Amino acid sequence: MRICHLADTHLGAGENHPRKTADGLTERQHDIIRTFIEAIDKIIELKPDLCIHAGDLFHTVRPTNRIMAIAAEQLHRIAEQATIPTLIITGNHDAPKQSGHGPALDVYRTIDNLTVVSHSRVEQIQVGGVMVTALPHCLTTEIQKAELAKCHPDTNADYNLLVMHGVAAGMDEFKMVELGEQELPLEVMQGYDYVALGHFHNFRQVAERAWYSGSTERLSQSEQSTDKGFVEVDLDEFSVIFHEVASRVMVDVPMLDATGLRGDEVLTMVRERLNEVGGEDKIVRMRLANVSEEARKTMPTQELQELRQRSYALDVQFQRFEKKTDQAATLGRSGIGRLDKAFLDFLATQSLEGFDIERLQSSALGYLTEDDQ
Ligand SMILES: [Mn+2]
Repeated sequence: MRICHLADTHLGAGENHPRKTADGLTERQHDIIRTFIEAIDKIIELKPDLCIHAGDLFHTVRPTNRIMAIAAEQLHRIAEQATIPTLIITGNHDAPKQSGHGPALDVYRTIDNLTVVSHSRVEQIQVGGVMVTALPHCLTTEIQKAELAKCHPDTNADYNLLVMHGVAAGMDEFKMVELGEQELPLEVMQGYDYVALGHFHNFRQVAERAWYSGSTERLSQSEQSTDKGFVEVDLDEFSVIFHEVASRVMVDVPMLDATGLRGDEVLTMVRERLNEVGGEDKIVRMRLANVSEEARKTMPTQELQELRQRSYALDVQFQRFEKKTDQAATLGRSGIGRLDKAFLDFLATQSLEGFDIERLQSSALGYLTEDDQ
């Protein structure tokens, strides 16, 4: 009995990438679509008894028609044409925030051999010879808590599988559960032959029989050094094999020091580093500390713009001071001005009884000073 497990394909993400293609999608959106299709191709080749998608097929609640059509074609290929029983749940990105909207995934319920679990309710379904307990992203944490309590393996089944989307309790990467995320207690995962998790974008084991497959494309700088793909699990002799797909290379240049440099010298530094890492086909993040007001004012912006256009995706961040770990140093970061400070001031005016104020503050600063997760 073999299953394939993928998750977090985030179709539709990358729409802000500057390069548009003839069909109106950006090159970055095509990256994300390409790796998803590569994963589907490979799974079809492996022909498992069951394929699981553990949530966030789409990047947004309302994907565009074009993105929905692309997803339809691939789900149809794997489930109906290749006759691989496939099950998919909603994640926090593609589950509706209001029940009236309904999940986009529901459109695919008519595809043969495809099971969609999407309505804030846990379902236990026999699929491909395996008893699958599937918990989609829930509308509220209260609902999720009640549904988690209903997750139990079926003792009569040959194999039990659990599928969930959220933050596995105790993971270092998620020191705090953020808005829209749901925490998954490890106790719930006990007694299953395999737990297929979605949400964390890197391939990772979190309990004896529980794994995140990771996303099929690198979606934030915290994923730059990890391989992307999907997981093949043999339930009989129990083995977990990671299959890689060819995702876009991401480079995070170590923090550069611009102390004493003029604007044109800062630009030269950016150009040289970009040439070194080969920016024309990679996603590059470059942060420069100690960029003076003077350097900022005299920066040849036209040339910087040209560098951006020549690169595949270049994110240059100029910081007035070297970033320190204390909160004060994160205030005044360029680009967002003093939005972080303004938010802290705003928080101070609110009555926040029952909230963990410190956690709220550090969480907000996290959002305002780091990139998207
Ligand atoms: Mn997610």
